[in-house]
Amino acid sequence: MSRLLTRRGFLGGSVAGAGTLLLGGCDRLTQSDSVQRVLRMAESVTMGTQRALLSGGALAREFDEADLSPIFKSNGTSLPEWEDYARMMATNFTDWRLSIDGLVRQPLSLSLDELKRLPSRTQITRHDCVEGWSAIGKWTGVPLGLLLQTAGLAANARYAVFHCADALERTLDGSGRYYESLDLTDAFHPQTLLAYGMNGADLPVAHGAPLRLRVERQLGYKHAKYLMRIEVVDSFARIGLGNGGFWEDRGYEWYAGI
Ligand SMILES: Nc1nc2c(c(=O)[nH]1)N[C@H]1C(S)=C(S)[C@@H](COP(=O)(O)O)O[C@H]1N2
Ligand SMILES: [Mo]
Repeated sequence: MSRLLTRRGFLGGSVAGAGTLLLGGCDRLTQSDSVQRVLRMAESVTMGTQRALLSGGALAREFDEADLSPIFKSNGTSLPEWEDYARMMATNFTDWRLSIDGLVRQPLSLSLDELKRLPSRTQITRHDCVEGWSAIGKWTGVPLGLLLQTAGLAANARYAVFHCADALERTLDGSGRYYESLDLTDAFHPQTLLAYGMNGADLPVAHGAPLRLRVERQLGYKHAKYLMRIEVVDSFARIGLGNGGFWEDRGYEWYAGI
């Protein structure tokens, strides 16, 4: 019982903290709106979320400006072929929206401008690709945990699945669409971002414009580019070929810890 109370106390604190962040990032929210949202968030917090918050674990190393790589390779897709993507690119992604849906209380649909007005984090980290190259870059974006808290996770939520705009090949599941997934521990890690900025500028198309995932304690293929949709699920068995990601469906590890 006392453990439960402690957990509730801890969560109360961090959820209220997120509410304050939201208030700071969007002055159109009235005090009572944000109180309502915080109450709703606290109500929907699950055991999984609690564990994620309590055992979020170590931070990936962060570097200085002087360490930035002069060249940061683009890998995998560098320009999605999908015609809808071409159309959105032509209008500077003003028509693009990110949806957050699935096992959430209140699905979200956010434009790039709306994302840019939310509280952000900037971090300089090293990207490690399984193919054997690394590069240090500076990333700016919205902490994923903040958005998931705002959407409100359902009691059975376990994973966030990231659906992308690009297809790499069409041989195995008929679509070849890139996707990835994280458990809630990594989704709520403070360095897990939905990044719209790279090295102080807008995220370039070659690196996943308008929005990509940064999940700094895992290998490069987990960092889904060209995000369109985040789907909260209890299992990824029925998505793609059922292994939690495009490369996982082709034999790579689902947990790609560095
Ligand atoms: N949508 C999408 N995301 C992706 C890929 C991809 O081909 N498509 N490639 C992955 C791999 S293997 C790596 S190493 C990084 C490369 O990111 P970069 O192009 O910014 O270097 O993106 C990852 N995310
Ligand atoms: Mo990679």
